[in-house]
Amino acid sequence: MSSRRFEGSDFVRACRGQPHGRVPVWFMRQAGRSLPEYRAVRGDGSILDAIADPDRAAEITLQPVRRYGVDAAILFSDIVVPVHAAGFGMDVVPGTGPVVERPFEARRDLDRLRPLDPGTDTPYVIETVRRAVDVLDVPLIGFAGAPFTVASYLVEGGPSRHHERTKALMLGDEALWHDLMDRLADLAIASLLSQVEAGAAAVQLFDSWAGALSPEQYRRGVAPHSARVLEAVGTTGVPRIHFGVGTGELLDQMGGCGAEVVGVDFRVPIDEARRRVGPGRALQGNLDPAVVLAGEAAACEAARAVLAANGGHPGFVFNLGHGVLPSSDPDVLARVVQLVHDEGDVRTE
Ligand code: 1CP
Repeated sequence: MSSRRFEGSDFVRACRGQPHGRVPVWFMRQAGRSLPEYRAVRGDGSILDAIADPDRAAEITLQPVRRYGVDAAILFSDIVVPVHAAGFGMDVVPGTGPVVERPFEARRDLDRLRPLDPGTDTPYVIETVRRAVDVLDVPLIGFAGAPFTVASYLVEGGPSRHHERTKALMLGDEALWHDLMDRLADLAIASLLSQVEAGAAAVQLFDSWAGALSPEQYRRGVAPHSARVLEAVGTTGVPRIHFGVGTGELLDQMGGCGAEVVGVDFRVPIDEARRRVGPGRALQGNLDPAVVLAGEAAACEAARAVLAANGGHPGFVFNLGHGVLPSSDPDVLARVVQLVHDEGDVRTE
């Protein structure tokens, strides 16, 4: 199976905490807005059109691997693709992000979230994965949005700062909330399984906005659903990464959701995150993406601090603490990759 082709890579071995050569590095949102070659092929209009075109989407997936020499590619897609393909009525507006015409309000809206059949609903995602994997010499990471983060877009109707309607639904109508989360977990599972089947060598579950929740809210309303997604994908045997932003107080619970790797944002140093997550899990992170804007010297100093906080632990994948910011200088990111490869050390004992 092609998803097994990269079992011996530094990236997959680091995800499993196994000995390997050098510290692997990739960047969340590495494909995209900061790259001139991306802007050249992206085209106008909704990003959903570019995603639905495997020629363009596969090319965009490869661009950061060529440019930076990162140790993994991430599929060019978006976390709202499955709900869009299932017909919920959603677009991604340039400069804004995902926008929903009729937000999720009541039980009747569950009917607008039918199950996903990836072969007929998102054949372009499968085709993009195949084409990219065919030519890549590093593992491809497939991904999905975690149920909570996708729910936030459906309920709020678009990007949100405080996710207040979403939390009101979660806390005010628990039965409906769990039914919504069940549907979204099924969509994520179907999408992730189709990506692994097509050749993705690892998956990442993005729960970007989970940091809006208290530990108790996360435990009751979210963790069981994310755990179900991760468990279902576990049957494929590929490493699973579970990431959120502002999740310092949730890291112990995230470590218990089943993923091999827990993504850490820039607010919690890696050594402290390791204490919170507990043993037997690898970590991914956590250079502040804003430090890249401060220039090469500042970015290198901060990258060295991340490596020092990891202390050579073999269960570590270097990344940013959140996505690449659009105004980032690609040369600074390339320098960070080189530094991690040259100076990162991996303990063997
Ligand atoms: O060209 C464009 O329209 C620019 C913006 C853009 C891009 C490049 C959007 C709209 N989506 C994407 C692609 C994308 N989205 C990738 C592809 C791989 C890569 O860029 O390397 C990935 C992994 C995502 C995942 C995604 N989309 C997340 C999770 C990661 C994160 O950054 O937290 C989220 C929250 C989204 C929603 C989304 N899509 C687009 C935007 C601008 C947003 C965020 C809006 C918000 O602030 O709520």
